Amino acid sequence: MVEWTQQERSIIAGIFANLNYEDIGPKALARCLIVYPWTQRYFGAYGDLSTPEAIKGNAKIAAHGVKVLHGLDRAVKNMDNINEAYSELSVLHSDKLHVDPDNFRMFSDCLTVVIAANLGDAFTAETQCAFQKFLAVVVFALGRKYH
Ligand code: HNI
Repeated sequence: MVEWTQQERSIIAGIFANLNYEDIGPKALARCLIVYPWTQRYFGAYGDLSTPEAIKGNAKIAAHGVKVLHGLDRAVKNMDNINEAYSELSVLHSDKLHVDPDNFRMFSDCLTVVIAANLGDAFTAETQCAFQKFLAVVVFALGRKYH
């Protein structure tokens, strides 16, 4: 069981309450596909991913980035039971999508960079600390049903 301090809870709630999903989601996923190109293999049906510009301008990638970011809402709403909240999504990514679970960490890194750039000075070390912990718990939960 993960323990959260009140400060951590309020930092996480604050980040998501002020998040522009339509801006941050596409940027985070596009960055992941550019920085870690092997992650592109799961999006073969999404059209042109041949250059960074193509990835950033790809509407399907953008839409999926929004969807993935909204996928984090279930963790925000279930801070005390994140494993259970991701049980189904873990099975989906493992059994059906065959996404290597290492990639969850790659995406988390890119999301952290995009949020840090967006928040600027407000992304303090305390904020990063809580956010990294949150993402680590999500990544663990998403990887739980792999076998
Ligand atoms: Ni992921 C589908 C959430 C990381 C590849 N993913 C989803 C869906 C959600 C989701 C929600 C939609 C499920 C549905 O349709 O029922 N993905 C998340 C979350 C993370 C994550 C919360 C990490 C924080 N997914 C990743 C990563 C990859 C990934 C890192 C690959 C590199 N996901 C996929 C693919 C699909 C997907 C592929 C299916 C897309 C499609 O077009 O159907």
